[in-house]
Amino acid sequence: MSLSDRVVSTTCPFCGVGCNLQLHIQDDFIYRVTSPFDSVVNHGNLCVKGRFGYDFIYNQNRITTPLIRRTPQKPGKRTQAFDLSEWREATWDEALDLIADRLTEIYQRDGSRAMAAYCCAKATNEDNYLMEKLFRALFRTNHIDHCTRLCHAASVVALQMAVGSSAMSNTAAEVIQNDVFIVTGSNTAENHPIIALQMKAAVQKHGAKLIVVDPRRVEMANYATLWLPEKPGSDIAVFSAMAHVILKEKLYNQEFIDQRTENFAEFAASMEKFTPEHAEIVSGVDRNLIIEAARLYGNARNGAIYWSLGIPEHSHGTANALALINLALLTGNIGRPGTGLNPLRGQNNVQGASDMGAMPWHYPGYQRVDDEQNARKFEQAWHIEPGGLNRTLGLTTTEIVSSIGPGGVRSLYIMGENPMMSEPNLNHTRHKLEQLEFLVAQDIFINESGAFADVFLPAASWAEKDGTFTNTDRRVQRVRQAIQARGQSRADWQIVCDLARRLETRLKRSTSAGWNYQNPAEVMREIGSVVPEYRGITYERIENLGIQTPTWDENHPGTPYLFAETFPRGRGKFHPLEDAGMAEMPDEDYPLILTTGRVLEHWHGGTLTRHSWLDDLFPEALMEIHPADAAHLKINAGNAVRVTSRRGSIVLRAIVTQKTTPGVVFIPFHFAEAAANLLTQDILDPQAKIPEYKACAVRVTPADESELTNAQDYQVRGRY
Ligand SMILES: Nc1nc2c(c(=O)[nH]1)N[C@H]1C(S)=C(S)[C@@H](COP(=O)(O)OP(=O)(O)OC[C@H]3O[C@@H](n4cnc5c(=O)[nH]c(N)nc54)[C@H](O)[C@@H]3O)O[C@H]1N2
Ligand SMILES: Nc1nc2c(c(=O)[nH]1)N[C@H]1C(S)=C(S)[C@@H](COP(=O)(O)OP(=O)(O)OC[C@H]3O[C@@H](n4cnc5c(=O)[nH]c(N)nc54)[C@H](O)[C@@H]3O)O[C@H]1N2
Ligand code: SF4
Ligand SMILES: [Mo]
Repeated sequence: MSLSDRVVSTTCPFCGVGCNLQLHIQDDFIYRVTSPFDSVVNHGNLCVKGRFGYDFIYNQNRITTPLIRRTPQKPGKRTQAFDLSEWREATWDEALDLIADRLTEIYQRDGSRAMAAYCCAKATNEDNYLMEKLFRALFRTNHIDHCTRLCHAASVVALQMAVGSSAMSNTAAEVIQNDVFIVTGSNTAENHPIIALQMKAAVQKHGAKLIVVDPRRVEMANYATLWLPEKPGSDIAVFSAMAHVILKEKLYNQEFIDQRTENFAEFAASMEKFTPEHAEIVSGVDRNLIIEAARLYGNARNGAIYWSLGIPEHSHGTANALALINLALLTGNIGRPGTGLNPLRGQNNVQGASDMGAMPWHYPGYQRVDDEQNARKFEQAWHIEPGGLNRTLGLTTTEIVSSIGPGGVRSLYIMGENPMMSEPNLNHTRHKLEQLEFLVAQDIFINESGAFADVFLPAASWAEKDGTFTNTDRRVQRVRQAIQARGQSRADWQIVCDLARRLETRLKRSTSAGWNYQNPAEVMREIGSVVPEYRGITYERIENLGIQTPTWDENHPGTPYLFAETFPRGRGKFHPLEDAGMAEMPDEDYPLILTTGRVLEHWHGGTLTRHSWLDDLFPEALMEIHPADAAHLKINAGNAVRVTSRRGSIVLRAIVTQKTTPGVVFIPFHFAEAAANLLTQDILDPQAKIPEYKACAVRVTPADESELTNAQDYQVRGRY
């Protein structure tokens, strides 16, 4: 590549908004990031991560050579190695041969149930497609999943049940067409900041009315006509009480219900019990606020619902999401521009990784693995003998962790995830990872999970490879190689193909057309041949502008909003609901509710952002506590506190703020030295298998400064 001044157009590697980035480069060094004013997704706006967060690629802790652990690791005795002296450098051939040998040995001894892989919502569609293909085609396992499980899994399951599709129904920019919209369980201003800008414009420039339902006074509440400060876990009661009022006051859309839905009578009967009085007792929200919210949404001409993790990350996450879907079906606020159901997807490419079948129950394109016809179709496409593919649903991320041990999962291949920060109940996760027989980590840094690995493979970052990401509103956009891959790091898709070729030889399989793709564009052509929604996506077509899936053929213009004529399952299905709350209620020993989440400057386990100057902006874990609780516990702003749940204990500083509500504390899960997931519980939603990250019972007690791990200079920041 030439080393002169260049500008390369690509897509942001952080969140699902999918902002366009222009990387300004001199001498193979990115020195600035901008975005053009006419970029369709973000109109030239970027948040602090997109504009400044790219510098992790130059961080000195980055690993750019394949590494092998010096001391062989044994199941039950596996340890973490962060120190490079515990690893030795290897060539790609040596590292990949070792992986191929060990995985083959385990597979030939214990079969497909022993094999598992985590795909990566930060990597490209092409990377993920090939990774799930490798595990399905060569190891005949469906134990393939990724962080979508820990994220919107319950939204996906509920939308599949009710309408038969799981993506956002609208383009994010359509929010300005709403006269009323609900934002719930979403700290949009921090986590989807550019969509938040559009929401703010909808309110301030276009006169839309916003209803925020959230236990915290998140920034969007400042723009809201109504803020309903509910207790965590009480969404079924609140949203069903809104449905109750809409039914009682006949604000529903009879024509839409008759023409486009089913199961109305059963649903309506089940809403009888959800009176506003009942919801007030369960949620702590004034019943009049609930009635007002119901009238506002019930009378909307063009209403939409936007939600994020406050809804799905519960032991009753699927029912929560169904409560929202019921409201949209009841009022006919779906299927027209601006109206719809919008789970704001999180990672830059979680929509894409899901579309690519990086999931245990589906081939690419949400085609069930237990359906004979689908299995045959993929056997043909991938050159596999009839009956060769596994027809049994695979295990999900959290189930993969739980099943590690003799008779269960024995080897795990992690491409770009960090379960040792992101899974719930980390003491349990640690215990399980220790039992693995063989672990591969393919990442940019040795994170808390990679530190357990036998072999580490250095992946190229998003700025060093070609490919595509699919953003939250289903837009497939180009990712372009802007600089040379650092050191020996290689693009994930190249690593996967190289490994697949070695495995084919060892397993004496010839499953596919050779695993010899020239470039990601060729991989995308194959994706289009097996995923109908991507049939019309080619690199030529998305050279300048992304296209929104479904894109049924090469002439199809893409789909800005869904369900205009019909739902993929035919009629939209109402679901009757029963009340359900937190699985672990506060009591005398653990009197406060902990809810966990994010801050603007950081990303999940912090692997990227804590290796960036973003860490200087927010260098330390902070627990939000309401002034009333702080006074009661004699805690001042900046004091060290110990937070204890039935599963673990951490020490961090408190920030006293009305951003949270009495009885609720909030801790971001970005900081390893005070890892929030040591406290959370691994109870799962029965349908979607998503853990209850958003509510568990804790005790907060004053702690000594000396108990802080990694204590740093601290000042109470003004942002709150
Ligand atoms: N800066 C930054 N941005 C990110 C990410 C990041 O790590 N950092 N991650 C990305 C990813 S993968 C995702 S999935 C998204 C997540 O985006 P969000 O879901 O906005 O992220 P959280 O911080 O988890 O916020 C959850 C929201 O739910 C509220 N909440 C808590 N309990 C409940 C409840 O019981 N009911 C309701 N209705 N609300 C509740 C919280 O107060 C908070 O406002 O963000 C994406 N964007
Ligand atoms: N308590 C609590 N826990 C949660 C949540 C919560 O709200 N509360 N939210 C959950 C949610 S929504 C999510 S999405 C998960 C996220 O959980 P994870 O996906 O485990 O978290 P990340 O930190 O995003 O991990 C991404 C890893 O990929 C690496 N990486 C980045 N780019 C590439 C690439 O191109 N190739 C490769 N090979 N690697 C790459 C990064 O260095 C990093 O190590 O966390 C979940 N955990
Ligand atoms: S809003 Fe999301 S996609 Fe846009 S710059 Fe920020 S992190 Fe990147
Ligand atoms: Mo997520």
